Amino acid sequence: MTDTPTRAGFVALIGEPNAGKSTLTNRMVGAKVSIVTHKVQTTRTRIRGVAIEGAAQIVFVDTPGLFRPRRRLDRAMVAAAWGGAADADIVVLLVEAHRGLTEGTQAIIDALKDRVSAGRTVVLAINKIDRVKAEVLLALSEKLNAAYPFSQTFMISAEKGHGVDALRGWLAEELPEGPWLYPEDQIADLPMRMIAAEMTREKLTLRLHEELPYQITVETEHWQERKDGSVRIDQLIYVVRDGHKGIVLGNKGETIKSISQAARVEIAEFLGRPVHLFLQVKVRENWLEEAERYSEMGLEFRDGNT
Ligand SMILES: Nc1nc2c(ncn2[C@@H]2O[C@H](COP(=O)(O)OP(=O)(O)OP(=O)(O)O)[C@@H](O)[C@H]2O)c(=O)[nH]1
Ligand SMILES: [Mg+2]
Repeated sequence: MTDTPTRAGFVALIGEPNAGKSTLTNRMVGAKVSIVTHKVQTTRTRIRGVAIEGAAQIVFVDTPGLFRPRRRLDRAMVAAAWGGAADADIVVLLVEAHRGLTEGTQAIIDALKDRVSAGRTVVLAINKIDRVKAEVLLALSEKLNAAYPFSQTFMISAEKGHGVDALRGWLAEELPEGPWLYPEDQIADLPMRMIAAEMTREKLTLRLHEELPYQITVETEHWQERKDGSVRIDQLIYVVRDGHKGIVLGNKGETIKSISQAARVEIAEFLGRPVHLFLQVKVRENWLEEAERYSEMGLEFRDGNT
């Protein structure tokens, strides 16, 4: 027994699309709980990943990137991100080192003052430091700290792991004393069927070009545990046009086959069991305007945010 009091709380990771929020979440948790691609707007909803640091349980809240929304889906994503920030004990703003203080980051800083109550701890994490020379970092840090009174600044590479332990250690110390919020072996709180759908969406996003990934959603329809210890998972891929269906299927079904294979391997690895994955592509012109699709994604569908 030690006398160290337990601590627990929520740390929201916010920033422009592609800043590395999901990469950092996964690194902190030590497992892939949130999907990552090189494309913007990958994450669509808040994803909680749990990390333990000494006597502290840090619940990282990965959020969709913040940008100027156009579509209903964009608006719901941005609302989910700000909601995550508003509810958190600590907010971490991620900024890409090689891009510096962009218009987008300035807009987030301006909005922070309204969206996050005064006195809340907001820290700056300059990410992707592996992409720049050390000399530029000090100047960038000064510029960003002149724009907002951050409680602390960290220089990190979420991908390579530089500076991540220091950030985690500092966050653990800052969280309020209190009992842990999740059982100690829990690393995420998305339902497994949603994590599995996300993994398939990651493979689709990596494989498809231009606007197509933004017009696709994936839902797990059936989840059947089999006696032999394996799982059968049936998922639906919604697209908006017949032409898109053809692209997703590919010549002789080759595209969907390789997507399915890649997703299956990852889901099986996560579950630690063999997986049989069945994908079906459905044309649904209006899915981006359907309330049910949003609740499946864990997003709020509001009338009026058309
Ligand atoms: N070089 C480098 N690349 C990184 C680093 N962290 C993340 N990336 C890459 O940046 C890209 C975006 O990473 P994500 O974690 O998906 O970014 P995100 O902020 O979650 O993006 P959205 O979900 O779209 O808002 C991926 O290609 C990552 O591999 C880093 O420290 N260094
Ligand atoms: Mg993300």
